[in-house]
Amino acid sequence: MNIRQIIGLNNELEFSKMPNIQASEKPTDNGKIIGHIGMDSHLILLRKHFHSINAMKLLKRLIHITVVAQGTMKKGEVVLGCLAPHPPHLVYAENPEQNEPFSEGGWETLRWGYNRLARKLKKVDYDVMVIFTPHWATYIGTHFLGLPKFSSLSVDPIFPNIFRYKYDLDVDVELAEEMHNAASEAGIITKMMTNPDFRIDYGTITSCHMLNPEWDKPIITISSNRNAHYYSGEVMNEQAKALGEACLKAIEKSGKKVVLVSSHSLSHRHFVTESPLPEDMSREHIYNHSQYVWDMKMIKMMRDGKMKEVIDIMPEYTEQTIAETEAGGLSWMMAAMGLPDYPAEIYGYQSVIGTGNAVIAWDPNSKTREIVL
Ligand code: 2X7
Ligand code: FE2
Repeated sequence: MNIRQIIGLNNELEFSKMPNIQASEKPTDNGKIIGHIGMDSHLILLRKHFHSINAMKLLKRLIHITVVAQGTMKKGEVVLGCLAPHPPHLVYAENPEQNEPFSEGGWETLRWGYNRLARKLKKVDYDVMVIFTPHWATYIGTHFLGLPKFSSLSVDPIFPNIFRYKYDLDVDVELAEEMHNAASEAGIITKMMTNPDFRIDYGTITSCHMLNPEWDKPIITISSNRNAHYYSGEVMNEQAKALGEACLKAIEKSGKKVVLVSSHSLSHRHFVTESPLPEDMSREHIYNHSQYVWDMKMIKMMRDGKMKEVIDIMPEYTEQTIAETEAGGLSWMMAAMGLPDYPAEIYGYQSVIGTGNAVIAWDPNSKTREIVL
């Protein structure tokens, strides 16, 4: 028995014609298509006897069980992990049409590295990008974007002169809910963000724009809970590990191919005044030498495939350089990727207002993994 037989569809054409559009009104259970997205609408349209929403849920569950039992649904997987720094300066320097301010460029080493990684991503087969951001700080629990669309103007509170970006993005709510549920089952306090007026943080937007300027894939943003502030770097590491493992469970169950994005700088001491022209590269350099040495040590371990060591040393590194790893992004991503022991792809390192920033990727597929720099 296959899925089509279970739901009574024997004809290939009939199956492929099933609509998959977002409904504009709330669904009712009287058998008409006036609500629902996805499978619910298909079945109400094609089989009038499936009138009750509860029956639909039961049926979907049954199909899922059958598919899993038959082994026909492939386990979901992480197809790439990216360390994607988010200084808004990078978007400013790219001059995309979504951003109001105009620049004469700047920070090419990082941007060209990002451009190269974006070209690699075009060749990667994936369904959704999942971003962990330090600039959506939630003091109680971990939150997930929970509506299919968010659209507004994002203005950087510190750099409104360089970042005023109009966004219109799609969210994979189904996977976000699965991650939320898996994290909750693991004992993590969680919440779905369902306020339609919620403003997406510039960290999410910058990393996503630089990795996929076409915005042609749905995203999920995960907030950062402030464990390093409340407790310590060690507690942060533990919590981020639990969250990463829960997210991986949800990804595997979903059958989807996922790109993970840890959105942050490395060392994070920065200048407190800005040059008259932000993109004046004669003013740009690392804040101090010790930050540079720490960043290079971490990058060398990544290049050598020593991610367990990187995560072990994370609390000390974070404290010594006030690194943006304090939010837990890299620890989360590495836990979800099973602490890679293969070499990371290094795309570039450069300072932005004195902070250390690296564009780096982890490709689990040894056939497509490259030595980039
Ligand atoms: O959020 C940031 C950052 N992480 C680094 C540098 C400059 C601005 O914003
Ligand atoms: Fe930041």
